[in-house]
Amino acid sequence: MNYVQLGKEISYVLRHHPEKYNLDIDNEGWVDVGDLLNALESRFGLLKEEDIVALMQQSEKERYELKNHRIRAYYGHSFSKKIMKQRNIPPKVLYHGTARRFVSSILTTGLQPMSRQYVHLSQDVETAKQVGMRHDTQPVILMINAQSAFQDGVAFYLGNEKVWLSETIPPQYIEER
Ligand code: HQG
Repeated sequence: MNYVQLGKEISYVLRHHPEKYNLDIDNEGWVDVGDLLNALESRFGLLKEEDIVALMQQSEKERYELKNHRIRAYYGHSFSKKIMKQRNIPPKVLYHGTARRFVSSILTTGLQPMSRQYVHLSQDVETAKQVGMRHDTQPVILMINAQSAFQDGVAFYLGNEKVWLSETIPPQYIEER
């Protein structure tokens, strides 16, 4: 089983294009696992729920939640119907790894969701560095004063144990590390 390709397609479907396979996705991003496996069969052959479990165990990141034969992506969504996430009190500080070329714009207009539904923030510096490396070989780590932003009304949401989600973070809460 090519778990890398399978994972990419599952992320593509659950985060960006559930309509590609006519999948019903609810307000919290849940999809019936059986429906998903049927949809993927033409490309990946017969799949069982255990294949998804194995995929999740092999992954270096916690990307999906599997419960009661339903599955959803923890984060990353881009389709227009915004997924309802659970609001939560953030830690005092969160981090965001980004490219050098984006920094001046971020410090002027704030951290924006860009093509996704939410801004993605990291629980720790190492995670932020890995996220930033996707955009730049020498990423910049931004420190987010999450506590102040939260107190001033910016909403934060749970992603997985390392990823937090938020609405736009205005520049006054962001500094270069
Ligand atoms: C930047 C991966 C200019 C932002 C990762 C980022 C993450 C601005 C880029 C998850 C800006 C968007 C998400 C502004 C933000 N001006 N640039 N005002 N505001 N940006 O990929 O956070 O492996 O959509 O800094 O690990 O990099 O797929 O977001 O560089 O958790 O599971 O716009 O995706 O997870 O890039 O990554 P992205 P991200 P997976």
